[in-house]
Amino acid sequence: TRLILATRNPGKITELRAILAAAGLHHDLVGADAYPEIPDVKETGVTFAENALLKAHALAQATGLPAVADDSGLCVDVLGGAPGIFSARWSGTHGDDLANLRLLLAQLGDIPDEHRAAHFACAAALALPDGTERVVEGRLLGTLRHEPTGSHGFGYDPILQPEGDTRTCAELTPDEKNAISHRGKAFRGLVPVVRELLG
Ligand code: ITT
Ligand code: NA
Repeated sequence: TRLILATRNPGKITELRAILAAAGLHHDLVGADAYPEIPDVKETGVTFAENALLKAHALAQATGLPAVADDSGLCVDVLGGAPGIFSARWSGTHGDDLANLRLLLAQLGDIPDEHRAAHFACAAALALPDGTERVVEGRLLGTLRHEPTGSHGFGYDPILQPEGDTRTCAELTPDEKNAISHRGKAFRGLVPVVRELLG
């Protein structure tokens, strides 16, 4: 069966292909870029789960195929959970990872390590053309560094140091990150649901 990955973020697509393959999902996975004529849905939800469902339903309705979507972000305790659902456009330019990261570091200034707790959050949604929907969430807890380190991954990976590690997410190998990440947890939780509904 074909399964649409309802995202245009290349960092997410790379991770999702690896996570879903490692979980033994053998569907034909196609990114949203295979459907350039379908416009991006407005992310009007106020939670990761709402936005993930909006994206998944939009692609499932437009293609007539099952779709999975990811909505994710970085939640900083001392900022009351921001940037949260606004993580991809925190600097004002959607998808400018470097500008987003730099603005966040500037906002945190020299706040000490013990007040730099943060987590990545991911909502993984499945939508079928008949309107059936499921969502599973995952988190990765950690601390924010004062300077970016490492070159793997995407987004805020160079500044998030997972609990129990001395490296940032951008210093982990892709397999190491997927094993502990918010996205890995959410999508590994969604795989049995995909199997149950799609076979
Ligand atoms: P799609 O809507 O097409 O999926 P997007 O990048 O706009 O792509 P989101 O609205 O879910 O997706 O925003 C996700 C942002 O959160 C992403 O741009 C990063 O800034 C951040 N983020 C999410 N997961 C991350 C991860 O694993 N590592 C680092 N940053 C992450
Ligand atoms: Na979003």
